[in-house]
Amino acid sequence: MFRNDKKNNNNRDRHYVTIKSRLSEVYKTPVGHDLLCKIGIYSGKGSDWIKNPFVGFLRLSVVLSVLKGISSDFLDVCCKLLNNTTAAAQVMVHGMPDKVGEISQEEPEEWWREAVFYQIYPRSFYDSDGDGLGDLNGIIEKLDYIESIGVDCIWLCPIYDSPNADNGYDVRDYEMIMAEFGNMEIFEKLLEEIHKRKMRLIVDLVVNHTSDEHEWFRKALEDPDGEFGKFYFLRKGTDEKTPPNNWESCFGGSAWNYYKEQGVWALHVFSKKQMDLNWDNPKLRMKIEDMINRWLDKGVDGFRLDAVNLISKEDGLPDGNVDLGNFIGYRGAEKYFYGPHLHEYLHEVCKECFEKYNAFSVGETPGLGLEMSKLLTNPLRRELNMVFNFDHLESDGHLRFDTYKYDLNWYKSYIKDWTENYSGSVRPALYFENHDNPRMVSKICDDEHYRVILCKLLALLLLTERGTPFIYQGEEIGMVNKKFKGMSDIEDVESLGLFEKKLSEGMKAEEAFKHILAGTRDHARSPMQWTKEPYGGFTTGKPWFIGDNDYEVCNVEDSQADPNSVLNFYREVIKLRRSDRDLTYGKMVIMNAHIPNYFAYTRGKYFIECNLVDRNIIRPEQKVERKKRVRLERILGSYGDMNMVQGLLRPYEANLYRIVSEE
Ligand code: ISL
Repeated sequence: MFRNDKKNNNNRDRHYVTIKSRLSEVYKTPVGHDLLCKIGIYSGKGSDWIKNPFVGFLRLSVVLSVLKGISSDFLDVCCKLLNNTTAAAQVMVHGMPDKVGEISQEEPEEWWREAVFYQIYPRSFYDSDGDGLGDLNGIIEKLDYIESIGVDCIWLCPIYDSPNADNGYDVRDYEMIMAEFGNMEIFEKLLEEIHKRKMRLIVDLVVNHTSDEHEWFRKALEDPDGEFGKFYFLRKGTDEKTPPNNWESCFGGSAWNYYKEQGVWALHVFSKKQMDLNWDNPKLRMKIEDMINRWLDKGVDGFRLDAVNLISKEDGLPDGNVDLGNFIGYRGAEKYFYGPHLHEYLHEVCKECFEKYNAFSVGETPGLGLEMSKLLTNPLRRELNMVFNFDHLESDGHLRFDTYKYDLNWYKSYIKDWTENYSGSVRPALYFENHDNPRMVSKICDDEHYRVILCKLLALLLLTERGTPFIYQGEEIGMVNKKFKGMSDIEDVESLGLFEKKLSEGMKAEEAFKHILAGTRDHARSPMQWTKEPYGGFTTGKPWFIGDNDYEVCNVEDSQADPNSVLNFYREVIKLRRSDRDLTYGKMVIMNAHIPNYFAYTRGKYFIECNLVDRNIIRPEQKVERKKRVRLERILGSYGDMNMVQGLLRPYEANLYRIVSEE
């Protein structure tokens, strides 16, 4: 009835949604599909709730009448969003109005489909000069280590000159290296050394906003009506107490900052030192494109585009819907998270920059779902190569700052959706961790006893599912969340803002800290653990940020020496992946999907099976095992030993087998 109905799919882009539309019709528009799935996820009903025919038959107006506390303009806002974004997507289908998202050809062979990526958060990677901050020379010193993992491409978080209000995601100068990290000469050496080792480098591109200390913004304030004033969203507002609209920053507080001297307000969706750029201005776009091309001239191989789905804001910057704001935690997002010109601007950057250099692009797209991802990455549309989807990061009904146990069955259903509904179109950017999230292993199970086994299970999934894997520094040795004791241990601007917000809402400090502890980005930003030495051998000085003493039990040096370490498991699986294309391009077929706590699939001649919980489960016999001339040969698994327990899978046991024919 829904996604698999070709006729309906082809008509998806022609739908006009009104308050009288049935939910099944809403579901047929790309944005409607993704929003309804998200509502299902956040309300704990799962992403499939809408497939229930009774639910699908309901009209939006009926939903309105049963949802208490939702104002009538909420659904109007949703309808408008659906219709605008559907129309915007359609505009950019370069002469192919009926092919909004579908592509059915085999995946072409391209390096980034085969690559394993490794993400570095430079500030916390390795300090070569004892000032307590990681730096570019530190990365150069560790390149042999990175190469030894078997990865193909490094993604470097921002290394540009920055006042560090958000650790480099507030760029002061796109063409200078942050002095604490090194200089352009060292960057060029780093690039050369990476290329020498036959690896590639992509850099973070933060172009939704700049620092308020960027020259453009300073000039904008000097002359708000001049050329640079039009690079940002500067508005007079009614007075100095009333911002131009009701949008809130996702880091807390109003999304507007008032500049008394100039009598103007400036928009910042993130912190008040990260000023949103006005992409509607072609001069600004040209400046950005020129800057991108200069990095490409230098030889970088591509970009991770930070928060890139936020670059197009709705004309007139209208107020955000209050109910929706309460639902997602801050107001206004619906006016820019999938804005009217997003596709158009991305297509322009692709044409003017990426395509000219055959450069790779992966967009970070918070809030978008799979249908929207499909539109952004369809090669026929020429926008982005891949996007980072967020839907798997928290299991059903939970948010990052909730204290709860992540259920891997949720992850299984997410991958099942990709596999069954999107394998002909979107190539997933697979990841469990990055610098914005706590460590995945800690979210699932904090029992030290299962740490190594569970990390290996996650590694096996990451490296054998269909998609391009991204490993985050420290994940490959099994780093876990930090034992922060109080707010004085916390560094991150987002956590600090949220803590204040919770206090202002009347929450007790102790309770608010619990909240922060569950979701703070600092868990992933603590220094990389290299050795048993003080501060994990990250620095000879005092680190910019102290995590805890976990390096005594988990560090690179010991992991290298231990054949059963998480690190050596990563190496082993990557080696296998590199040696056999089945693990890159092979079809992924999920088996026995109906059995809870059990996740199994084939990739070409390989069979992978996992126990998703911390207790034994019955191992279902596979069909191939009943055939006479075929057997499963176990190659590697999360339990170092090969002593499988007959008929059972031990807690978090994950195995990879070769399907061997004996004819
Ligand atoms: O962590 C989040 C806020 O709760 C995410 O929504 C995050 O802000 C969003 O994914 C955008 O992240 C990127 O841009 C931010 C920066 O702080 C993040 O580190 C970066 O990954 C602003 O540049």
